[in-house]
Amino acid sequence: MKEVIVLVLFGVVTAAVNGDCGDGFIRYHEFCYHFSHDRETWIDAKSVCNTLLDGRLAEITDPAAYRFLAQEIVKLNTDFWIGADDILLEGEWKWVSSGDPVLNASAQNKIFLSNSGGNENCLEFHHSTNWNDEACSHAQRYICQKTSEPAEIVG
Ligand SMILES: [Ca+2]
Ligand SMILES: [Ca+2]
Repeated sequence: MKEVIVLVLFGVVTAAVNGDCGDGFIRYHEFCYHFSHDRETWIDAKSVCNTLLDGRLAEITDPAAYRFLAQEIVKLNTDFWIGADDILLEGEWKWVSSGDPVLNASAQNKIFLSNSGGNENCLEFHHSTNWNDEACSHAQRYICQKTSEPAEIVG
């Protein structure tokens, strides 16, 4: 009588592939973007991007990246927090991590900074694809960004 021994080996499943963005992110060139489903205040959104997703609120300075994200925004048809504010000094809009001034990312990109009610200090990517200042306490969806893992580490 023959005995058949079947060995089932459970290997370690490696979720992360070099150059991949991971679950829930879409890739554009060297950046990975996550469009949240949950709604948070701007501060909480920033915190989620930093701690849970190991990234930051999206900082958009490249015209091609702007156009890519704008296409997604049009599909999703809602507003998203991005990573700029004028909390420290009214009218002085800066990207959070770089400290660079917020400029039009592309020729199509209009920025509306009304400071309505004297209380709009956080930047949103409006569903019109323009950018708009909004009250930071408003809870809405947000875009996180991180740099994709390099496919090969050189050096
Ligand atoms: Ca303001
Ligand atoms: Ca506004």
